[in-house]
Amino acid sequence: MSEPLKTTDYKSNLKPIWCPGCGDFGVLSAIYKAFEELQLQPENTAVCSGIGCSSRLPGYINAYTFNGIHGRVLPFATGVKMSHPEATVIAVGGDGDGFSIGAGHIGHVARKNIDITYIVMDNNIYGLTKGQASPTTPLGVRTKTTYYGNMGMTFNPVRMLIAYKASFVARTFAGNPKHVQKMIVEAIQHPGFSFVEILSPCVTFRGKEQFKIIRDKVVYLNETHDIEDELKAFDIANNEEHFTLGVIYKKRRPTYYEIVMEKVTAKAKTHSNGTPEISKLLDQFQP
Ligand SMILES: Cc1ncc(C[n+]2csc(CCOP(=O)(O)OP(=O)(O)O)c2C)c(N)n1
Ligand code: SF4
Repeated sequence: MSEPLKTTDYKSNLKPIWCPGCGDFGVLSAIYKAFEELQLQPENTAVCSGIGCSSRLPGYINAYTFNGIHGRVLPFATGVKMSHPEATVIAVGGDGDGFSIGAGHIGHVARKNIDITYIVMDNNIYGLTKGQASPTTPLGVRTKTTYYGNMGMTFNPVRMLIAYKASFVARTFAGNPKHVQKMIVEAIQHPGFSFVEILSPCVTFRGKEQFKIIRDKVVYLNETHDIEDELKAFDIANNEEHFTLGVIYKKRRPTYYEIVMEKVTAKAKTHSNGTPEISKLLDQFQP
């Protein structure tokens, strides 16, 4: 029997070039530990991203990794999962990548319940391009693009994901990597689309005091929380006085792949190993 994999087995040869103190370090360290806990096999794991500081993360992981086009991580990850349903597929990125240019994709991945985990390192700013406002920049905050203070209402990712019928929605904080690890493990284990918002401060363009500001507003869900109660989940998301951390909503429903297999391939003759016979599948499309 082979030796269990250790966190070091999941590290690539690249060294992170994030600014010292960036929240994304805590996220990366939690991902290594989550992979070790789950004993993910690098050859059966894909970690994909768009463009941004946070989107550099796949480069630091020993697995199949892809650093793609700004805002397009979800279509790419969907393609990987549909062509390799047996693989663990993880999409990562920032709030700019996911909620600005890439926002149109989230609803479709959520409603189809594609079995991937989407981790957003939310720092409320565009870090890589040096400090422009993002959809999650708080109201009134001055940035490079909001000289008089941000005038647009602040986006609430957890509320949006619940509304989009994501089957797993969690929030956590890079300042507590153990909790990040727990959320990532649960998200990967969930069959279906799982979304994890990680509050991950940008110390350079939002200030290092962000860690304290967030820590002072954090509350943790306990085991009395009914994770299948959608209205309660909305209540939690709507409470913007606090950052409530934990699995806020979770419900098992068929994944896209399960539905496809049931509706389409179940009709076709299968081989003795359970895989569909392609010629029978193609016959279905003959007039
Ligand atoms: C099509 C396209 N538009 C814009 C950009 C410029 N761009 C690169 S990263 C980025 C935003 C990064 O912010 P975020 O996704 O929040 O990640 P962070 O750097 O904060 O981790 C932008 C606008 C780009 N690379 N490609
Ligand atoms: S600019 Fe911000 S998000 Fe980017 S590496 Fe530096 S601290 Fe992190």
